Amino acid sequence: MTLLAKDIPSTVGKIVGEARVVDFHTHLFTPCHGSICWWGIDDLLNYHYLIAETFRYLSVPHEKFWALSKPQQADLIWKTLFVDRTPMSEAARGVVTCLSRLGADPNVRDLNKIRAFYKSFTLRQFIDRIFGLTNLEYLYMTNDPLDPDEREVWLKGHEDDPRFRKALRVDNFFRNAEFSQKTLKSDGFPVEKTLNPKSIKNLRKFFEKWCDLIQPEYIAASLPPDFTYPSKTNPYAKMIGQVVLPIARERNLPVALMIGVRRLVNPLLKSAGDSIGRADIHAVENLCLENPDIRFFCTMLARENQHELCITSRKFRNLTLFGCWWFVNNPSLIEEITKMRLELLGLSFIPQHSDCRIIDQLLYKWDHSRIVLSKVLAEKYADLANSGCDVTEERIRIDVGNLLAGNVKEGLKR
Ligand code: HDL
Ligand code: ZN
Repeated sequence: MTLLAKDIPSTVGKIVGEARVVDFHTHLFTPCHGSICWWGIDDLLNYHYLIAETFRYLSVPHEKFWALSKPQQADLIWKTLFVDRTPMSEAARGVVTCLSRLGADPNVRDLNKIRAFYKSFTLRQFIDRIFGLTNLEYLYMTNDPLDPDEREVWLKGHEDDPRFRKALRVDNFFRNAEFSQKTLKSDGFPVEKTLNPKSIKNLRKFFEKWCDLIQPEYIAASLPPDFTYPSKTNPYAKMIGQVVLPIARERNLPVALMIGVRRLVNPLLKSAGDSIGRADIHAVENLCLENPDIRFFCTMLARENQHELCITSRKFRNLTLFGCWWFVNNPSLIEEITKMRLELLGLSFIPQHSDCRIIDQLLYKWDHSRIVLSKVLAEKYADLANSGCDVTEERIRIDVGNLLAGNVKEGLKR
């Protein structure tokens, strides 16, 4: 039944609010990962976005903060951003949303009251509760065979949970170079940083071994803004072109490229020290043009790249855009980018991924994104109705189902 214009916003809001979600990219782990499966208020407050914001108000040397225990850091972050000041930023407001949605009071001054609240959950109960509250069908992890903590879990034996699907991450080879080369050597795949032909062969064998072990549904890499392709000298181009693409082709695996991050611009901030740069869209064009049989997913970090990335996705049907990543994952930019994508790509993109590092964050990252997506879609359906299109609840339900889950499932189908 065709909707009246006045009923479109509430109908869209209801459907988006209730839709099942498949989360294309997160840093979450199953309980068997132990210390790197983060949840609860102390992990939530120690999110690197909040650490970076807290440092803006601290005059103590950075190392004094890093010398504190995690609960002490959380107490300082809570006081700095939530008690002494208004939690205005998106990441700070996110903590307020999480606590409210869980039924805890986000206005308390004493963090111990919130710690006591969390004590009523076991981790497994908490995960079940979060999946229920967010209506999440399943998510993709970031599985990194060159992360010292994570690889041990896989080598000891991973306890699978069908809600936590796998994606193989390859760029730690460059980011964690010393550990990576040591590990590759001890695993029997010695690799020189120069990525000479023997090294390329060993690196490929190493990642193939991990594909056998973890059975990922796609391969992912974050790449710096100076990533160019093709290139005889760019090390990332050699990794993508001579290691990732052959594996992807041989195993029919999609490739997800996350481009524009400059790592550790301020090392004093540790994991909060990464920053941003404008990427070269020609690298994505060349990859898609030269590899029409490979399914590429791409997201870029710089706002300045978003429009040309949309145009590139119009040129190459093997390129699907996903999410509003990291520094553009804020309501004002999610709205701008999602409007642009709907206008240029119709419904053939994945509007959001959460990028969560702490399980609680699924609550706020999806709540906040659903609100923006509802606003933008309601506007677009109203424009359509004004042009004479019959906008029905059924049509909206199908569209939203694809945007929040169907496009991920379709794009990763093998
Ligand atoms: O490289 C990535 O996957 C990024 O998402 C980083 O993990 C970043 O630190 C992050 O958490 N962004 O939200
Ligand atoms: Zn990420």
